[in-house]
Amino acid sequence: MRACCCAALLWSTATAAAVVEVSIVDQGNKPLADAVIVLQPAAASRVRTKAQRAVIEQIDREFNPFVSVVQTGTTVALPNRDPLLHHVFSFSKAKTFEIKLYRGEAPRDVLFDEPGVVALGCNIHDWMEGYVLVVDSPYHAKTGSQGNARVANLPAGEYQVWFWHPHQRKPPQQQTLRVLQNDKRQLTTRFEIEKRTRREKPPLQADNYAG
Ligand SMILES: [Cu+2]
Repeated sequence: MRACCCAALLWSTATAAAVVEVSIVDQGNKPLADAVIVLQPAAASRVRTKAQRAVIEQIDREFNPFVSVVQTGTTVALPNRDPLLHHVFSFSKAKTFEIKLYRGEAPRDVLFDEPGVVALGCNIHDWMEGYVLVVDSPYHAKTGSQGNARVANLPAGEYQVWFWHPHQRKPPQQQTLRVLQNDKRQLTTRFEIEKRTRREKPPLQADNYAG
């Protein structure tokens, strides 16, 4: 079944710095969570910021958050909050790693030093999936349950704007936006992505706690 997603992009700048507010819905016109907007500065190859650290927990046999968007150079902690073992791995080109069976804090953080999509999985629980979108820009945001996201404090300049969702089937549409000092424009745009159904988590069984 073909699915699509539409976004209304509201572009406004009250002062020299701009703000982008985005609303994303799915093919049923329902708000779409876990979609990402990235504004890539056209001028700089990479925007350097100080080292950052993010956390992706394993809770109730799921990755939480389901989607993380981080800037290149971010380290991520992967604590297991469940009373059972997880075995977290990625085969993704942007980051390949494996942390074998553990509970509690992971034995090490993982450095995400290349841009791209990193798909997380668990060797024990096939349905577990999580994603890290690694980007070369500090200007990014992820939609919440209402399908809204906001990027603030954008300096004037030119940006490549693109969107991403882990279940899309088409590459994100991009557009170029130029922001001037004291720019008060409003821009609305629409786009389509495709969405697939997530794998279902089976009921918790007593033997899930084995090991
Ligand atoms: Cu697991």
